[in-house]
Amino acid sequence: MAVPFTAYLLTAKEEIPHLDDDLILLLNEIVSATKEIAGKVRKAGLLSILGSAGKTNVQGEEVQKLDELANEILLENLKNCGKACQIASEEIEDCLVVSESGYTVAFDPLDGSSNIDVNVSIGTIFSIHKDSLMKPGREQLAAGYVIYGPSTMLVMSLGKGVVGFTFDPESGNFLLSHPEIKLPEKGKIYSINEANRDKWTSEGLRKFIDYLKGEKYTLRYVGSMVADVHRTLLKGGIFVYPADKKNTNGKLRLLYEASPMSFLIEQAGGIGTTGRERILDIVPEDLHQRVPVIIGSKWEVEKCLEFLHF
Ligand code: P6P
Repeated sequence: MAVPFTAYLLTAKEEIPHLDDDLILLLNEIVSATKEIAGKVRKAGLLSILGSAGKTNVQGEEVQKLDELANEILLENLKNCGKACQIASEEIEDCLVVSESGYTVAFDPLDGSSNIDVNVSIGTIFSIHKDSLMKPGREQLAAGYVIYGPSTMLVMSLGKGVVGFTFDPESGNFLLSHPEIKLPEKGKIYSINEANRDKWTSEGLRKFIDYLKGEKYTLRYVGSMVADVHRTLLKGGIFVYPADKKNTNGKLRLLYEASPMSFLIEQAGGIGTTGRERILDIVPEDLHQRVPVIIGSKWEVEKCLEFLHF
């Protein structure tokens, strides 16, 4: 039988020095929360938890009932396990300070929630640091996401490559299904919301996208970062959410979207940049700060940078 998540962590301890029992407990709590979230997501239409919760979050975005539920489930698990000293959520304005030291967790409880009502893949993203979450992404001790798609998959890095687990409904476990995820050096897919083309602040970006079209690339854009990054991780290519006239620093948040996803992409052999600097080098200044995101295969990201700096 494929290796269950907890058994994988216990064997990984031998080659990952920072993977101690507290971090294992914390990761298990996060994964346990995502199993509960998956259960709600898959029955959403039957539980009258679709639709809007009738409020907007700190981002000014309409909160879906499932967003709120996912947020509550993660908060409950993290508070109860007692291993998180700071907790930050896309849905909460301030950081929850639980204790002076320990692990910090920043998460987007349900990313892509505008897709919930139309049954399109969504996901939970998490990022773990030690003692303070306002550190460069390069210092993450763990980062990952769970994608609620045709199958429920956990993709994670502890700083030594990227592994994938597929949820097995019969055993109720995440089982190791992708022991070593490596990003193809070059792909054939680009992923960007071209409806915003005229608003992009970079003319070089328009030229880059036109270049890819000339190279017969395919466009795939789900509108859920977890789904678009997951496809990029497995198939290669490039995902871009750039700065535009409306979102002058881009739309995606550093702490619980750009940073964990860049960590995974770079651990798998790709690059994550804002167009000016590596995302993993940014020292966070604000809990919900946004950054432009250009992540994917080395070849495409480096080609994009050529067009941006031309
Ligand atoms: P747009 C979902 O709302 C999200 O935060 C990300 O998951 C996704 O990549 C992006 O916004 C989509 O934004 O403007 O293309 O709809």
